Amino acid sequence: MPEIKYHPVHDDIKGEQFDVFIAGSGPIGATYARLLVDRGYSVCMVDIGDVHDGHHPGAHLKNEIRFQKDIDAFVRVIQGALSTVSIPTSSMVLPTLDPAAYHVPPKGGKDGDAIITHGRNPKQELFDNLGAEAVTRCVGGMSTHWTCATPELIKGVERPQIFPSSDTNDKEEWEKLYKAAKYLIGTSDTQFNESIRHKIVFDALTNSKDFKGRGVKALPLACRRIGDGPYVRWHSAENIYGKDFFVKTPANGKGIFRLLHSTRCTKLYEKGGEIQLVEVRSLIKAMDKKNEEDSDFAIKARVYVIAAGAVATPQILANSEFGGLRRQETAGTKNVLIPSLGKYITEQPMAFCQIVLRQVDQVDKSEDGKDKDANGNVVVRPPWWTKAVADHQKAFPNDPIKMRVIGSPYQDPEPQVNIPVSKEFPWHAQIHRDAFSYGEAGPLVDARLVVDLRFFGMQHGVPENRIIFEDYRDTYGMPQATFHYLPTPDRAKQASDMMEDMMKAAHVLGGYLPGSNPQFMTPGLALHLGGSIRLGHEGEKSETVADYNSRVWNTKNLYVAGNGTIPTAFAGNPTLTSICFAIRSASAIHDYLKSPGHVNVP
Ligand code: FAD
Ligand code: G3F
Repeated sequence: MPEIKYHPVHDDIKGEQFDVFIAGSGPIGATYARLLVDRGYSVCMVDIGDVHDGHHPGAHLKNEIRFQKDIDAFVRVIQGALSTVSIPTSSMVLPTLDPAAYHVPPKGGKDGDAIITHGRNPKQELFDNLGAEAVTRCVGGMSTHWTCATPELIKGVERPQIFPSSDTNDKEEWEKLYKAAKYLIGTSDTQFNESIRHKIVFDALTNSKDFKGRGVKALPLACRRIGDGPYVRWHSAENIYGKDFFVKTPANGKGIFRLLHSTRCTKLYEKGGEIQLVEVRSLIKAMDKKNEEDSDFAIKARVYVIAAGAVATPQILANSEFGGLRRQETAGTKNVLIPSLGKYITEQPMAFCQIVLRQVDQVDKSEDGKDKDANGNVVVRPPWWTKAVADHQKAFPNDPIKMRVIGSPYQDPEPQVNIPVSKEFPWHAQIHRDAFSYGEAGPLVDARLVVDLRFFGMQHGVPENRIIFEDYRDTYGMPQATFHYLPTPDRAKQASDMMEDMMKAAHVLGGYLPGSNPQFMTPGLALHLGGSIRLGHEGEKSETVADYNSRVWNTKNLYVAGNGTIPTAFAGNPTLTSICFAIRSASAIHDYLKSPGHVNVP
C-alpha cells in the first residue's frame, strides 16, 4: 500500500478518523448518512459533483415555479445534468468533413493513446452498447431531477429474495423495509387524485376491455401537493437528509456529518480483506495545475460505503484493482478480490409514445346539460371536478377545452397512472406527463391534451452482459467504462409484446402526437442499470459482489449500494428498492460498529 499523506482541504477534518466514509451523495448515500448520523456516528461523505443550492443541498430542481408552470422547460435541465457514459467513436465518422480537416481514425491510436472526451470510447462497439446510459454528477445525484416514481418491486416477478428459505420472513422483511423507505423519501399515491386528466386516463383504462383487471392505479410518487393548489413539492435526496442535517454542530445524540463536494473518490486500499483508507482528490484544488499533486489526500474510516451510482461504484472498485478491468480479464480473474464486478448487468428496454387525449370534450356537461362519458352515458362527476370546471369557465369563458389551464391558478394536475408489473404482463407502465431528456410536447398542440406512455420491460442478468473498465481514463480521470450488452431472445420477445400492449393503451386514450409515434428508445435510456454490483446469498458468491447486507464478499468493512445491487430482472423504477437495501445495510453497519473492538455508541 503506497503511503498517502493526509491533506487538509478542510482544516477540521485533518487526520481525523471517521466511523463511516460514503462516496456519493445521491438518495442512496443520503440514506446511509441519515441513518448512521442519527445513530450517533461520524460520517464523511464525498461527491464528485458540485452543490446547486447551498441552502438546500440535493434539492429537486423541478420545484422551481418556472418548471411547475412549464414542465417542458425542465427537459433542458435534465439534458444538461446527464453525461453519456460510453459513445462509440465509430459512430462519429464524418464522411462529409472537409478532406483537408483533421481526420481522427475512429479507433484512435493504441489504446493508451486514445483521447477520451465526453464519453467517446474507441473500445465501445455500436451494436452492444447501452448508448443512452448516463450519469449525473452533483450533490443529490439523479434525484435532483428524477421523476419520483417509487413503486415496490413485485413479489415473485421482480423482487429479490432476502430470505429464500422462508417466505414469511422474506415478506415481513420487505414490508418493514418498504415502509421505512417510503417514509424516508415521502412516497404517496394520492397527490394527483383531484386531477381531471388523471381521472380521465384512469377511468378510460380501467373500463377498457384490455386493461380491466390489470390493477390500473395511481403511480406512487415521492412528492406532496402544496395545499390544495396546482403546485407540487418533488422530493429528492434533500428530504432523506432531513432538516438541519448540514449544520456543523450536531443536535444532542446525533453524530457529525461532513460533506466534501467536488471531491472525487479515487481508490480504496485493502489489506487482508480490510479497507485501510480511501484516496480522494479535491477537484477544485486540482484545477490549478501547480496544486495537482497536493489535491490528493486520504480519509480514514472504520467502514467504507460506495454509493456512487451503478456505473461509478464498480468504477471506483475497478480503479482500486479489485476486479472489473479489461486488463485483469485478459490476465484471468482468479486472484482479484471481486471477480464478478460489473458482470450480469441488466437494463430495461423502453417503449414510448405520446397521445393527444380523445375524451376531453366530455369534461363538462354536454349540450343537454348532463355530464356524459365518451359513449354518451350519463355520469356523476365528483364535486371537485364540477367546481374546477365551473371556476375555469368563469375565468376563461372562451377556452374551447373545458378544462383547467396549465400554468394558471386553475391548473389541472397532470395524469399519473400506473399499470403495474404482473407475471402475465412483465412490464411497468407509466401513463403520465413528465419531462425527460426527450418527449417535449412542443407548441403544435395544447399541452393539456398530451399524455406520455412509457413502458419499461425487463432483462435478467447473464455473464456476457457486462460493464468493463479500460486502462485509459474518462473525463474525470477514472477508468473508462465500456458496455457489452445485448437482450436475451426471451426478453426481446417480451419487449415486442410490451410494445403491442402500449399501443393498445394508446388506442384507448387518443391519437398519436405526430413525431411521437410508438418507438423503442435507445438502450440505457431508462437509467435503471442493475446488477453491476449485485447482491447474492452464500451459495452465489461466484456470480455476485456482496451479501444481502451489501457487504462485499471477503471484506470486513466495504459496502456497495444503489441500483447496481439489485440482482433480479425488474421493470419497475428501482430507487425505492435500493433505499430498502441501504436501510438494511446501515443497520448491519450499526451492528458491526457497535461490536467489541469498534467505537461504542449509546
Ligand atoms: P445517483 O443518484 O446517481 O448518485 C450518485 C452520486 O455519486 C452522484 O451524486 C455523483 O456525483 C456521485 N459520484 C459519482 N462518481 C463519484 C466518485 N468517483 N466520487 C465521488 N462521488 C461520485 N428512478 C426511480 O426509481 N424513479 C423515477 O421516477 C426515476 N426517474 C428518473 C428520471 C430521470 C430524469 C433520471 C435522470 C433518473 C431517474 N431515476 C428514477 C433514476 C434515479 O434517479 C436513480 O435510481 C437514483 O438517483 C439512484 O440513486 P444513487 O444515490 O444510487 O445514485
Ligand atoms: C426513468 O428513469 C424513470 O424511472 C421514469 F419514471 C421516468 O419517467 C423515465 O426515466 C423517463 O424516461
